[in-house]
Amino acid sequence: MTRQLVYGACPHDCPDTCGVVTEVEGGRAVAFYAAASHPITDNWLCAKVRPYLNHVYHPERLLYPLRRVGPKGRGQWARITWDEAIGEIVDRWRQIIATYGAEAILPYSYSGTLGLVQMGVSSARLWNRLGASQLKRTICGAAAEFAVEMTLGIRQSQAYQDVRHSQLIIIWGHNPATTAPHFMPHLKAAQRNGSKLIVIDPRRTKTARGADWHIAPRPGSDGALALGVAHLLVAEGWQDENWLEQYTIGWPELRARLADYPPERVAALTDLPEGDIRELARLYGTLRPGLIKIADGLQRNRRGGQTVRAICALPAITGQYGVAGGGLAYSTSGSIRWDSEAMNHWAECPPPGRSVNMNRLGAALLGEVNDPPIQSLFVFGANPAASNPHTGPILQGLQRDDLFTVVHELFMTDTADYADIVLPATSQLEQTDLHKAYGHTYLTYNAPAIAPLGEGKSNWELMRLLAAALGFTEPWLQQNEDEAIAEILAATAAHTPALQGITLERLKAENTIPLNLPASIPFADGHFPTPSGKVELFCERLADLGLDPLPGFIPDADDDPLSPNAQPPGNGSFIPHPSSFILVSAAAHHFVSSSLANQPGLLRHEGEPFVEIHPQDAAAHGIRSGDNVRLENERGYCELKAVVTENVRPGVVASPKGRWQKLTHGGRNVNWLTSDELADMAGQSTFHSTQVRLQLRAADDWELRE
Ligand SMILES: Nc1nc2c(c(=O)[nH]1)N[C@H]1C(S)=C(S)[C@@H](COP(=O)(O)OP(=O)(O)OC[C@H]3O[C@@H](n4cnc5c(=O)[nH]c(N)nc54)[C@H](O)[C@@H]3O)O[C@H]1N2
Ligand SMILES: Nc1nc2c(c(=O)[nH]1)N[C@H]1C(S)=C(S)[C@@H](COP(=O)(O)OP(=O)(O)OC[C@H]3O[C@@H](n4cnc5c(=O)[nH]c(N)nc54)[C@H](O)[C@@H]3O)O[C@H]1N2
Ligand code: SF4
Ligand SMILES: [Mo]
Repeated sequence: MTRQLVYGACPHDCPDTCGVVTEVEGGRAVAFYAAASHPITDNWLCAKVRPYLNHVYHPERLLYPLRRVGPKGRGQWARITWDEAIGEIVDRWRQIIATYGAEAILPYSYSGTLGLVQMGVSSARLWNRLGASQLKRTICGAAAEFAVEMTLGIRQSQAYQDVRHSQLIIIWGHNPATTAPHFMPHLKAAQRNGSKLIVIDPRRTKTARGADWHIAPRPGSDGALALGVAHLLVAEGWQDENWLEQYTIGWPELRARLADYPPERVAALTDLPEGDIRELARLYGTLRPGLIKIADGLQRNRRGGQTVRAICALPAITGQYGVAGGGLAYSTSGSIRWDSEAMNHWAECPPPGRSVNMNRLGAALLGEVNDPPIQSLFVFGANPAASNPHTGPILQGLQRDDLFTVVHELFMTDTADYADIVLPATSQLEQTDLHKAYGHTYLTYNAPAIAPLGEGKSNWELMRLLAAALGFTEPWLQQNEDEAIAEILAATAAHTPALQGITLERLKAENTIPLNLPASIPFADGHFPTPSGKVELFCERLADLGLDPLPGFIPDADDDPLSPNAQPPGNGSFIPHPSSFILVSAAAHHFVSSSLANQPGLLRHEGEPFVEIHPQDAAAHGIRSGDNVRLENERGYCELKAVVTENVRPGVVASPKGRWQKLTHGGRNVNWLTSDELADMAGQSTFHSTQVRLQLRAADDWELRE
């Protein structure tokens, strides 16, 4: 039999967006590997996606539409036809719209795939036309995106390989060894060439273990650390007054404020030795160029926006924006912006429905959002019952008898368990899409390699069926994937030089194409696309929103007002309660959020759900490695295996995100504990502003279930 090679893109929420190849024989995918032609992928895939065919051909793939026949959440289903499923959905929606209006329908999607069509277009067009509620997409990096745009005007980042120009590299609240694997060879090469690498993270991550220096501040205190560094830069005269004068606004105001952040105070706020803060400032002030690389874990706390604003100020203070090997690297996602009208077709839709913040899903379902109340939830490409903060109210909401829930999925996830209708989705090997990346600037086309398994349908095919059944006749609701891609490419190219000459035909032929970006590094021309054209250290637009126009740090009583530990800190220092810990639940090495976390091979690598505890804290609680511990707070509890290790700082416990509730011992993952409060900017999630208490469980308690 002949083998056919089909080129595609890894669809997962990962900045690397790799090029992949599927070998197909007799309609079946028989091999899957990295595309040698993709410059970032460089011929290797990460450990989690290498065994992708096990995911695609997982025996538990959903293959047919299902209707719930028992009580919600009990797992009793009957197979139905697609016609029956679509008919039932549309009937229910018509009733809901007649009584409550279309805003009573909430489409909920996020990061199952990052494709232009299967996520972008599929989350927009039908729902806009229907007048459904809009989803405020703030679970991941909203505060950083907003803070960077307010300060610098655009999200742009140097290429991974440009790190070779850096004398100093500060990886700040980011763990690329796990979350951006293809950055690592460049980072290692820079280190071999003599660059100094500092990692700032409350955990000694895989990335931190390879650093020259690991600094472990108290979570959520990085804004104070950045302002403390800025204070010392000025005290030592390491600032670049000429650059500040020419390219920033608000330096005199910020400079005045820096007086509030002397190293003694910053040491108390961050729980770091004063000498370390001085040494960090000295290295950043003197080793140039120095690159600061941030990602999103850093800002998933109450001060996320201000944290990023304070960090953004450092390259300005040292005049390092626009310098090869200097500046700030966050995300390349601003390098092109898809044409909004081609994506959304707003001109032909009713005015946008009200916006529901995804971080408040549980509260929203339980009545925080009313007028109209949410009567139908349509989930695709997301698993909120496992991945969203504060699981309790989400599951309570999903059990509402009057809520009509549809889940479109590849697997019977924790969320799908609570659906009224479950619809089978295709995997990336079974669908067409186009991918841009947030870690680099290549576009990659994904051609379908195999036919859908069972009766699976792609997101966009489902949207087209629903649109037709709802009686919408607009042609942009019936385009096939390629037509949608071509329309958006053409509309975007009309105002985006980076896209000129990039057509669907070329993408199909070449698979991966670089955007036409100037060879220079971001901001090399000294222009920042803010209203003032400068770096906005002082930002009028923030003031207009009632926010602090300058970077700052507000110490609050505690990182969690619900905690028994909440007490006014006086000088702003943190007084740890002897049994209260900050829970950090960062990315798991072998999963992507909860995606892939049902793969037996990957579950074996990741091991049992665990929590890392510093030896000092473990000793104080009589906890040893292997013990069963219960983490609890006002929101709930979760049971995990203790791993006693110096890989977390004292006062912090760490347990990776991504576990499926039903694949844990007690049926609960860490999101039973996490905060669903919103951060200081952009409605950002605050997963890491979570306080927990620890309790040792007797070995035989493991089986005790409430
Ligand atoms: N293997 C794998 N890769 C992934 C993902 C995954 O789940 N698994 N998720 C993907 C997604 S959705 C995203 S958004 C990206 C995220 O990419 P990253 O931001 O790199 O990932 P995180 O692990 O969320 O956070 C990075 C680090 O921030 C640290 N951190 C948490 N709070 C603080 C703090 O207050 N200060 C400091 N200095 N550090 C802090 C955590 O300990 C963690 O090591 O990764 C993507 N890639
Ligand atoms: N505790 C804690 N929790 C976190 C975080 C944290 O730092 N700590 N980080 C948060 C972050 S950064 C993010 S981005 C969110 C991610 O949260 P989500 O966006 O909910 O991502 P996943 O949990 O991976 O769920 C994606 C689902 O989409 C399905 N899927 C994949 N492809 C397709 C497709 O083509 N069609 C359809 N219909 N379905 C598909 C997958 O099977 C999977 O079940 O998690 C957040 N959760
Ligand atoms: S998850 Fe990231 S590193 Fe792994 S294959 Fe996909 S894009 Fe590449
Ligand atoms: Mo994310």
